[in-house]
Amino acid sequence: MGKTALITGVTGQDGAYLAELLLDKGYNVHGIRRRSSSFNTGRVEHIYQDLHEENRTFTMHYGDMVDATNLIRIIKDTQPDEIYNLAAQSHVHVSFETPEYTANADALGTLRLLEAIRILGLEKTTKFYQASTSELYGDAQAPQSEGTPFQPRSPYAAAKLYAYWIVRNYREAYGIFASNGILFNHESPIRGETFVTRKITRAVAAIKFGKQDKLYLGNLDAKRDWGHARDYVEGMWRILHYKKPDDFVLATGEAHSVREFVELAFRHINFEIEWVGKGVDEKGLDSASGRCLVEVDPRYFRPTEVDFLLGDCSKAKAELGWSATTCFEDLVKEMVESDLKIVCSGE
Ligand code: NDP
Ligand code: GDR
Repeated sequence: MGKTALITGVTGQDGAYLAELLLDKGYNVHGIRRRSSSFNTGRVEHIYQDLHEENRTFTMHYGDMVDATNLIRIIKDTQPDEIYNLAAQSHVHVSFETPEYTANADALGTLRLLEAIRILGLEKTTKFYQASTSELYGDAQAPQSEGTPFQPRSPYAAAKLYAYWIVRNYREAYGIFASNGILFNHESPIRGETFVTRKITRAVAAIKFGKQDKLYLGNLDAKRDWGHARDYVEGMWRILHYKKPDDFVLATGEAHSVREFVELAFRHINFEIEWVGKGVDEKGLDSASGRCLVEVDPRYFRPTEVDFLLGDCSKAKAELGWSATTCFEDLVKEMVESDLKIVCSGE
């Protein structure tokens, strides 16, 4: 009999990649999905198994990180060997609009899962992975590693900081195998449409097919360490299979600006971007025709910004044998090509 894993946030980008990885490894995978008035399981459609199927290895359960009773019941029913806590209100900008909800789902939601483990007496049998984030570092000096002091700069980061520490506390206090993966930005063709990378690649595809005029963005100077989600879910699994519970940074060790991402993405459809103007008046023009393709809209600026994230994942490399395999150029290319296909097929 394979192991049993429970993934919260299974309908998200990472949840979908992780579910696929664990199924390939022979796991019996359970995922928590939220009730929604519209379809929210598109990312796991390809691995969906009908409830009537015998020997089902993938099952979804309705649940929510703000409902402790339901989390306890799902864990009791599924008795997971491993819990991957990926569910979160994960959008940094939106967390300024919904700070209390973000704290409830991201911070207290993590506590609810850990308490469920205790209430059910699973401290010695269930391992716990927490989706911690490079946003914890905020303004901290780059490159950032496990020893870098945290300086959170958003309600999202502050909520994730609580989650990070409560995981460490439950590990020390109750002996739970509970680990934090401090993951730097990771993207893919199924990245949420409002994160900057996917927003750019979708716009590039829509502009190519004449369905969109231009792209409005916020801070073009922000730098991120962008990797591919496929690599990072493999890292999550390795973290839970390390000899002891511990905390690990996963990153590529290379940072690029939003501006560079834009330039590279447009280059795939043969537009060479030329930047003119400064600050809120900056524009990206097609150098051949002078057509304006990118404009800055201050609405996308954050009340407090994180300017520069660059990870040092030496520990993961040495202890887990993990490193990112997809380079920045290939990531941008894969995302643009996928969005071109989507726009072209009219999906
Ligand atoms: P997504 O936003 O794509 O997915 C988030 C998932 O959480 C979705 O399945 C969403 O459901 C679910 N969710 C949100 N709120 C609740 C709730 N109250 N109860 C139950 N489920 C909920 O995020 P990613 O896949 O990109 O990220 C996974 C995790 O890793 C998140 O915790 C994120 O904060 C963290 N992280 C992500 C990084 C990245 O670069 N991608 C980097 C570092 C950390 P629905 O589909 O219904 O919205
Ligand atoms: P981030 O990702 O905040 O790093 O959080 P996002 O893609 O939203 O922003 C990256 C940078 O791009 C700048 N930016 C814009 N961002 C968005 N969303 N929309 C814009 O129009 C825009 N213009 C410029 C932002 O200001 C920022 O500097 C992601 C999430 O997945 C988190 O859950 C995760 O924890 C971190 O990555 C690591």
